[in-house]
Amino acid sequence: MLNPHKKTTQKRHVCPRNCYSTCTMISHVKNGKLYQVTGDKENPYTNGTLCAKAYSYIKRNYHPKRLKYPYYQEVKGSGNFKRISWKTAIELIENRLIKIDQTYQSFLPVALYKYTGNLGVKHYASEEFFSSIGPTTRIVGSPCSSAGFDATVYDFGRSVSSDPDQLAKAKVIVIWGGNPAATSIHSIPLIQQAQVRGACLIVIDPIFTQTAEIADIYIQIKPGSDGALANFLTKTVIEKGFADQSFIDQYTIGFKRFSEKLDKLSRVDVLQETGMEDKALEVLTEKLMTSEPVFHWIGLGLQRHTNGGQMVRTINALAASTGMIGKEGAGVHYAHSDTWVFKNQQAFFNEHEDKSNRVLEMTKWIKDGPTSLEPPLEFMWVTCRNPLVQDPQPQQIRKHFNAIPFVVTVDQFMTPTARWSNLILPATTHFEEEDIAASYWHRGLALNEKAIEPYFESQSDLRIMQLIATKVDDRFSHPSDFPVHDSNEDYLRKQWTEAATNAFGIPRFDDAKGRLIFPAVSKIAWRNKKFDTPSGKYEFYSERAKNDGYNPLPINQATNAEENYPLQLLTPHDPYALNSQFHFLGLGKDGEAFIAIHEKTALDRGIEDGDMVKVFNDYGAFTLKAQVTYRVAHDVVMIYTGWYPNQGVNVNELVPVLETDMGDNCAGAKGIAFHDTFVEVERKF
Ligand SMILES: Nc1nc2c(c(=O)[nH]1)N[C@H]1C(S)=C(S)[C@@H](COP(=O)(O)OP(=O)(O)OC[C@H]3O[C@@H](n4cnc5c(=O)[nH]c(N)nc54)[C@H](O)[C@@H]3O)O[C@H]1N2
Ligand SMILES: Nc1nc2c(c(=O)[nH]1)N[C@H]1C(S)=C(S)[C@@H](COP(=O)(O)OP(=O)(O)OC[C@H]3O[C@@H](n4cnc5c(=O)[nH]c(N)nc54)[C@H](O)[C@@H]3O)O[C@H]1N2
Ligand code: SF4
Ligand SMILES: [Mo]
Repeated sequence: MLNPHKKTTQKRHVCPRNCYSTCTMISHVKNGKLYQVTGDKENPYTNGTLCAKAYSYIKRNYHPKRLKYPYYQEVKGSGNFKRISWKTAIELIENRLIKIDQTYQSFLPVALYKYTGNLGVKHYASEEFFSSIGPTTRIVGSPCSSAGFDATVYDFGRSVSSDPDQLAKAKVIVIWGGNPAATSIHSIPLIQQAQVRGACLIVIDPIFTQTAEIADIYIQIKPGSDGALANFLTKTVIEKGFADQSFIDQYTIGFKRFSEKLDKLSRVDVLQETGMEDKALEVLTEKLMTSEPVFHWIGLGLQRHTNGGQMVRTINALAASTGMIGKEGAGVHYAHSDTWVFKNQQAFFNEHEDKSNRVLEMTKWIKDGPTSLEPPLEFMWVTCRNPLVQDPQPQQIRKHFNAIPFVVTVDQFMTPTARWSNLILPATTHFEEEDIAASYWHRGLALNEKAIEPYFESQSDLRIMQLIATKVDDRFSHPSDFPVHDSNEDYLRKQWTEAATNAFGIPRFDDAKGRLIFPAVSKIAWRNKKFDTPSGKYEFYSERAKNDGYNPLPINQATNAEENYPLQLLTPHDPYALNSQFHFLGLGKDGEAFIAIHEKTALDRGIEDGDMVKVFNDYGAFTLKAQVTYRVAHDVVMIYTGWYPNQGVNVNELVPVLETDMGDNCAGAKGIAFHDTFVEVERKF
């Protein structure tokens, strides 16, 4: 029972999920318990609103399945968990690390496997700790965005985007393989403002998504064929005299070589490649030639193909050919890295740059595992990552975990990854720890205040690293300089850099306390037309791309998927989940896993809406419910990515380990071409 005499308190928070919005929110606490979470009305981007996931944060925070204590199991996957004390947990880690140091005089047998479960600055303490003890092994590469980032860097020199409010000023918005109505919900009011002012929203996606529902024009395109479309549109625009010759002459290089290559593109071929109707192509071309400014939004989903980076380059080239760069309401928008400016984030950026580390490329690690490594992998630290759900071929990864004597997972829930570890450590949430988080979409920054005590025995990722460092540091052959005694605040204060001051306009961490830091002036990317490429111009022709083994020109390139099954499986992001998080709360109306199948495809296979079907390929098989729909084309099926506890559905079991074309420059390894997956579906009797 809440004590009515006790005062309620309110604290400020920022959502640390890997999500465009990076919303700020207010927690309401009574008797030390969180009882309400509300949006932050001061935030000009989110305007006091949150997503369904955030409104369920209380349920998630106190969920009976949330991890309360450290657990140990001798045999991974056995389920014979023993609750242990933190003291014992740290001793187990300590003994392992010291033994590795003594046996190998090196920490290369220790691997870090981390991603973006929590993007808060304090969470980079994991990278910082492992960097501080000397060279270690790192699983590198981004399953998320790296091909698109590399592509953008070839063309523009850096990945920069205008602030999202520029959306509202566009006359045409083209969304290529992005689904903001699900994944970036606070962009939708801005898109609608533009529509109210007469703008046309064009959504290009193989799936009739929640964003397509609000589009003025929806183009259902064959996956992986946007490059063909973008190149053809560019060719047509040039032929009809709508290229921006002044922009091209002053601010770009390589246009002539590029445009010459477009000459041989034929309308018939493009229609066939993209699966588009002739009329759709005509309408699209007309729109791009008659209205401006045009705001191109490239979704992160688009580039998860074996030709993903090159597709991004072709779309960039369309925008540059029409001069839609550096103008109000225009541009190409992907994501920016302007706010990744904190000190300990350098440990993350340097992990693949630091040649003394042993770098395991993500795809290579999943294919080959640790078996041929010398010195062998003895210890793996998994944090903010759920590879047994979110990485392809979890079947393989389970085997690799088995080959490593000691795997530790830090998480808030007993995920499939935690279940396959030896030691499981409970982590705090953003209501239970101070932190900083900033966005890769807008340029706001906010601090997380601590509103409640940690749930049972959970600890923050920083505190866990400190507990270990305190115990082992001076017993290693080379003691580290990890800040073991810093309070949360001191630690965060030290992460503030000059670059942070430049990015956020405040000199110190403390100046962000109790308020939201949001830029007063809307940024228009490349307004000065000075690009960060070697030539200082927008590069249609990129010598760097050439040196890296790619076509120097942004010319369409086909995917190289293994098309050995008839249906292409897309596994995009769930509106009611965040990667592998939140599914078990059943927030969506579907509440469980389903596969979307076109009516004709279903009919051919005797499948009716709601039937249980088996989906399979050479890699795996599982059973789930069919949703018969027109949202997908007849040769495409869709299952949302994520963790569906107790349903036996793990989409990534079907996903081969295929590399995206680009990604190594920014992430140290190529990305994962999740969407180049092919399957068959049959009715279960
Ligand atoms: N098939 C398919 N697979 C995909 C994708 C796809 O589109 N299709 N998308 C890819 C993309 S874009 C991404 S970004 C990756 C995401 O892959 P991951 O980063 O692995 O996914 P998340 O589920 O966001 O987070 C991982 C774990 O972090 C935990 N966590 C949350 N907060 C904390 C914390 O404070 N501390 C610790 N230690 N743990 C915490 C969560 O409970 C969760 O289990 O997945 C990729 N996988
Ligand atoms: N609700 C929610 N929000 C999220 C996330 C989440 O899981 N749930 N995840 C967060 C993360 S980590 C990320 S990376 C972003 C992802 O944000 P988005 O990129 O918006 O989302 P995705 O679902 O990855 O992919 C978007 C669309 O790309 C389409 N697509 C796939 N291949 C092609 C293609 O070849 N051409 C075209 N034109 N379209 C294609 C898919 O059908 C899908 O509809 O969202 C973030 N926000
Ligand atoms: S998940 Fe995204 S939309 Fe939801 S609260 Fe977090 S940042 Fe905002
Ligand atoms: Mo992502």
